[in-house]
Amino acid sequence: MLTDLQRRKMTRFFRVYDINGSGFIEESDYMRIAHNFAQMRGFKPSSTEYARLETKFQFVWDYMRKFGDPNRDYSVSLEEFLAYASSVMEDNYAAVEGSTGNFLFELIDGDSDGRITLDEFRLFYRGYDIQDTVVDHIFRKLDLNADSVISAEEFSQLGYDFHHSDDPDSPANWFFGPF
Ligand SMILES: [Ca+2]
Ligand SMILES: [Ca+2]
Ligand SMILES: [Ca+2]
Repeated sequence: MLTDLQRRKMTRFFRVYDINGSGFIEESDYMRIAHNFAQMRGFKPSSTEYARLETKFQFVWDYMRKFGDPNRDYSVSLEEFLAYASSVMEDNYAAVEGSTGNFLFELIDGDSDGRITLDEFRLFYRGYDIQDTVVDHIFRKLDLNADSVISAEEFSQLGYDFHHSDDPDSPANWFFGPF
């Protein structure tokens, strides 16, 4: 069972992934997010980077559909998503969300120096169409050791805590923006 706080965060997560605002998570949402990142990173449609990006988002969507779409209508409602979040995600976090987190980190870390700067973090939010105005504020919260960058360790900790923590003061609650 999700606590109230976890439910709020997972509802936020759902809204972020429903990037076309249809009220359901569908394959087209994942492809749009992949396309946004490809465009920002300058990946050409025929390139290996583009293919890898699409494959990754396709994998996550397939997984979501397999476990989060019990009525098999190729779209995941909020209700289905919250059920999925409370059951399956617990057991399979490392395989799905954890590995997606690592992939996202690489994607956002444009200069591949293993650290996310504020400018790189902006790409993350832009990829998901999260409002730009809140980025600076949230970046400071997420930079746990206040050294002006988000390290791979911080990023992975934040991703994990976003999904699992029930602490109202956890900075990770802000990972996908205001919740
Ligand atoms: Ca949608
Ligand atoms: Ca970097
Ligand atoms: Ca840091």
